[in-house]
Amino acid sequence: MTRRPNVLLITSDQQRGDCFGFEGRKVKTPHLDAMARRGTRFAACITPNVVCQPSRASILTGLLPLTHGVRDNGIDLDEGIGAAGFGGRFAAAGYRTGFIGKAHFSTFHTFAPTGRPECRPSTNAFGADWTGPYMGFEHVELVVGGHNIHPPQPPPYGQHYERWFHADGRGDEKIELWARRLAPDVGAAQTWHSALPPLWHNSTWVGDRTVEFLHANREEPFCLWASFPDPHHPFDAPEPWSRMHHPDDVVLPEHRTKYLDRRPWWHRAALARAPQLDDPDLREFRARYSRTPDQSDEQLRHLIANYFGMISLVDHNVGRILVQLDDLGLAEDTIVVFTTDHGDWLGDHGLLLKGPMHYEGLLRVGCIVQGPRVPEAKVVRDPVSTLDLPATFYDYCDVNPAGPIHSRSLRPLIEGDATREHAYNEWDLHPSRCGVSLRLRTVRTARHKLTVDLESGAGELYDLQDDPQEMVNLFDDPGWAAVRRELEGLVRARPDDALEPAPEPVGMAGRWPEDGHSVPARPGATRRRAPATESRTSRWR
Ligand SMILES: [Ca+2]
Repeated sequence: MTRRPNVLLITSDQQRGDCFGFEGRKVKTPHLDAMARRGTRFAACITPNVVCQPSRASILTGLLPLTHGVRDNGIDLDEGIGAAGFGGRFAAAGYRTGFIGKAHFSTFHTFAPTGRPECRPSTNAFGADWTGPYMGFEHVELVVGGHNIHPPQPPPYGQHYERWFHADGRGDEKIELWARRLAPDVGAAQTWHSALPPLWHNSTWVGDRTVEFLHANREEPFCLWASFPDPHHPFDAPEPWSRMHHPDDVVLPEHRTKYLDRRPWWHRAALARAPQLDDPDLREFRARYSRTPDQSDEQLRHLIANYFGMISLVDHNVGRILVQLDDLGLAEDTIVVFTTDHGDWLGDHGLLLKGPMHYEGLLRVGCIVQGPRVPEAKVVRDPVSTLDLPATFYDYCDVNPAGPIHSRSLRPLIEGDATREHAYNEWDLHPSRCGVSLRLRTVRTARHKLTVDLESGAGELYDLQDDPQEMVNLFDDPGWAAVRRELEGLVRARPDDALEPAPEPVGMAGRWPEDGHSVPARPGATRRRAPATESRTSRWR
């Protein structure tokens, strides 16, 4: 090879680890299946946190959530810590760096404008010609949000996808089409066949812009993160993708009952308590959107079929990207990774979406690697983390991290016989989320999973080998005390390097002004540009 390899990281949002064709769940993902045949996949990869912002900040920085400071959604990643992530390191090493799609390194919905390019009430400050830098990436094209519960903002708000969406003057028509519920509608939660033509869907746009980036940068070493907002709820796949999986063909989860008596106290509390928020509208929003009513089997089939359709639309666009890579002759010189930020319960244990119950559907994610010297059709079953991606990129491309990171290269597992014993997940929950205050620490080994709340000392322990459905909580079983002690020891062994003082939330991921941009812009905000030089100041330097 005459030059260092390129890096192409492709992510989806909220895609379970078992929702790939190669996992046997009958999800149509022909391109990702082909990628798995062409490369190496990890069958026990977990996320370091089960919600968006902390997990994405970990993928960027290679740091565990308490160390990069984004302990929960609604907390902005420090710009210096973000710029010391892999985007900034590859830029410093001479790579062309790019980010396309949903970033979520900063909070979309905040109590006041923050000046960040992803903060909806601040987006008007950036102008149509702004393309970064942002969090170390030189060139960015953003989707702000992307889940359409709050439709793309019209100019002067929004970023690149939103401007494109509204550029032909038909934005309102598109939003009306997106919201139109085509038959049949069985009343499944947040589920409908959307009439939005796929041409205008953000999955298509991320595919289009990524293809364009590859073409424009084919002569230079590049490092690109392409980030699809789907299959995050609402389950609103557009026709014909919404109909690609028939509800009758969906295999429902084996266990669809909550059995809360078997679980640690916070499972029941998180489902029952009111979010602790002063603002009644915000409290009601949180309660409405973070919890879903129990679904009938028929409703659940429709919901899951639609989720599968969103995944297939992402897969289709991954295929377009990989074909472009081949056509440009870049596939042999590019490390490509496909993964996601976290899963979704999708009906397991009677639960939908996500929260502080770290079942495998939520914790485990797909992770596929293809590229130079990556073995074909290899499956690694050791527990690893998406946190390990930056160190893997640095290893393949001979780029140095900015300082100590928790991320460890996966290359010895990909190319050799190296093993890995465990992976971490951590989440500090403020009671504004679901009415409970928790400091959850999870450790996942090849066979076991322990989650403990450091506040109360309560926990759950599962034997994933003999009880893959996680039905028997062994935490207080005397026969399992030795395993519990060993795993609690691993939790205590987490490096003592949490960011202090812990950053404060700038929003609650739940205050949505009715028109999407009614929070007044900060005086002088129009002169604000995304942090560039100041963000280079890192705690590592
Ligand atoms: Ca997410």
